[in-house]
Amino acid sequence: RAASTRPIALIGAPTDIGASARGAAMGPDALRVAGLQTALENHGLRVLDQGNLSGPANPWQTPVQGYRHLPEVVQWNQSVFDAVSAALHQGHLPILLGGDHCLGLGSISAVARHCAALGKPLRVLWLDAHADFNTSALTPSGNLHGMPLACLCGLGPEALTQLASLPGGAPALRPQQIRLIGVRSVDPGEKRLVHEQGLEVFDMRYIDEVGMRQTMQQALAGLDASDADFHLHVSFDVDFLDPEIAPGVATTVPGGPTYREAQLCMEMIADSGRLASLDIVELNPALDLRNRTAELAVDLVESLFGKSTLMRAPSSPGVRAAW
Ligand code: 6HN
Ligand code: MN
Ligand code: MN
Ligand code: MN
Repeated sequence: RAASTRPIALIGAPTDIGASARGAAMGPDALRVAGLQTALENHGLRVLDQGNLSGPANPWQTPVQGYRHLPEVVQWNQSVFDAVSAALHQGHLPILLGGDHCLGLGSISAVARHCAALGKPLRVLWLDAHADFNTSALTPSGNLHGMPLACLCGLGPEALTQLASLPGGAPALRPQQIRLIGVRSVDPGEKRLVHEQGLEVFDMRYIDEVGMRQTMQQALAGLDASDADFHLHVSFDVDFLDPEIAPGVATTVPGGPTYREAQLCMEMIADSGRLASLDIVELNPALDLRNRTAELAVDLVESLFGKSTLMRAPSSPGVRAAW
């Protein structure tokens, strides 16, 4: 199935307000320099670069009651929420260019609200080395980029859990809508909470054992139900990738997906035909080598939007060369 033909809206959110290190604020421009817009246009997609949002500077302070920079994180996420909401309202496919992963909160809150209004079922794929499911009581760092998924499920400060302002104060997401993929670094209390909440986790051990193909088949299962027009959101934390191929992130964890595994992951998402919104977060150009990680992210996003090197139908036996 072809990728969405909706125009794509690029929304830059240049901040590292929720991160453990400075530098992710340069992410949006590094992705632009790596040619994100042209790469997508070369696939026949229409791309509108809406430029960068603005927000408070990073005061680089220590945590207060378990949260670092909470007021600033709220402000940035409110801007992201508004921009992503507006893009969805105009029928565009928003790509949030982070910025750190705390911004997934604003982005996915907007998506959840949009889906609730249309009665559309929503599924979120969270591609990440981490679970991002900490709370102020559990966090080892106070960094809000380690908490967005818990906040989306209603566990967190009200200013963040109520961003979507859904009827009855419902959280943006139910754990059953989430698939965590690539996980290999989870804090002890966080691990308990992920289990308690019943999230479906495809950790690296699982990917090692069954392979990326079966992992993605399971993560995408049910999306093709003919009676439901699913909205698929992908939240792509660049630290999902193995640091050998993606050094430009602050929170590298060894043992991530290889280039081929990551390509297959993206291609299978593209094949689902359901991708309707995307975050690209945690890219840190200050730690990158000659923009290599940004270029890799662009390459993978091309696959996510349907670029394929396939010479046959997926999973069918190989072709005999036709030339
Ligand atoms: N990320 N679990 C650690 C923490 O500080 O809560 C790391 C979180 C990393 C978050 O990469 O988006
Ligand atoms: Mn993350
Ligand atoms: Mn991460
Ligand atoms: Mn590609």
